[in-house]
Amino acid sequence: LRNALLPLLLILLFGCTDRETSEPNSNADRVTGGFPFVLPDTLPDRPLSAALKRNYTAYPAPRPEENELYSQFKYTELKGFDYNGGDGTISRRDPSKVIFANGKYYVWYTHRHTPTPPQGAEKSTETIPSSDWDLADIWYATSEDGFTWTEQGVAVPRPPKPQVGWRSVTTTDILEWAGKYYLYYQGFMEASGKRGDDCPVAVSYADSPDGPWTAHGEVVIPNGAAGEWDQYSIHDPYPLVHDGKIYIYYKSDFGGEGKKLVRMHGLATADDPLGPFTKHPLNPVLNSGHETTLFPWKEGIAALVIKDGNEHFTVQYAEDGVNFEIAAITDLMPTAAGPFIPDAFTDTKDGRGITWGIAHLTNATTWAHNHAVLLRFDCDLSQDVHDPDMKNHNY
Ligand code: AAL
Repeated sequence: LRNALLPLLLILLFGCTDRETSEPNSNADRVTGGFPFVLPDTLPDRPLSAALKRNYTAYPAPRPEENELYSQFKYTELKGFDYNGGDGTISRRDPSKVIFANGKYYVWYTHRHTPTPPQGAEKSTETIPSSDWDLADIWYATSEDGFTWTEQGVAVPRPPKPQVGWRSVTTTDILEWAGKYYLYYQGFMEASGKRGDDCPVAVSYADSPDGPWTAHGEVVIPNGAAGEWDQYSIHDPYPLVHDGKIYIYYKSDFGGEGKKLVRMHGLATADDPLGPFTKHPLNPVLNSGHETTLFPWKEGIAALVIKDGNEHFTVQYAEDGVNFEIAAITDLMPTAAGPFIPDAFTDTKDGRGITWGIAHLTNATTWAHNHAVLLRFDCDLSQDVHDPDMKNHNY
């Protein structure tokens, strides 16, 4: 009797039996968290292959064009930047995110103007650059439409030796916090290629995006301790405001003498823009990607994961900004993208997404590259537009 009563009691209490919840198509077979997945009733009532099950459980929508975090990307040449005929003596790369202030758009970037193109570490001198980002300063430009830009000149020059960044200041990104502006950047103390790339993050601040910028003069995100994944470099600092704090995502790479780089992203948070920054205990939080490009999305954070790693060319989402899941797979993603993110610093709980920004392209001469150019990308990773295949973006 006891054997017969127990299942009956379970049905009364939970409305189902074990057998029912383990049906092959049940939602109990969801493989991941983060999205509100439901297997459709139209799926056949028989076991599903791993690929089919994944299509309904691992992505926000079963068709990419219905997935708000899927987009193609289109590109447009920018007007207003001179490259000396492309002879490699002028380079612009690694743009910040774009902000709108004083009635115009602003972007900051690595600017190199040297007597020769990069010559590699061996031949580099006080004036000859080793790599495209050696002997660079941080410049900025403004625009009314995002296509034609007016270069405004230097924002953060490299300081005199031996201050942080004396060899090169590069790869900057902008934060607006309590009415002030902060530029975070890589501070090189040696030429790139001579382990100068093992650099930490420095910061300068200003009351206006037009400056003048004051260098804080101290490292704000230091390299990890010996043996840590980020011991050799803290690159591509990328600030957002989330959960009342400053979230800076960054790239490091398990690098080191003779090691193959495996690039991943970490997170450091702070209550004050000048620190102290606390590195997240679960770092690295993204297992792939190269330069950092993230934006507030709904309650959490979305990331463009470009170029390197098993999960390259994906868009990922983490409701907590830490535990990222693949939301979409795409291609031709913008390199080193700096999107225009209207709600980057508003601590939104409903991030609206992005539709355009500035990225860079490098040419294929040597590892050091001749020079890079800035260009505009357009996409639909937005809650407010629905044009993921970019049919209406015929620029
Ligand atoms: C990039 C970035 C960082 C690296 C170098 C310049 O695109 O990841 O900035 O240090 O390459």
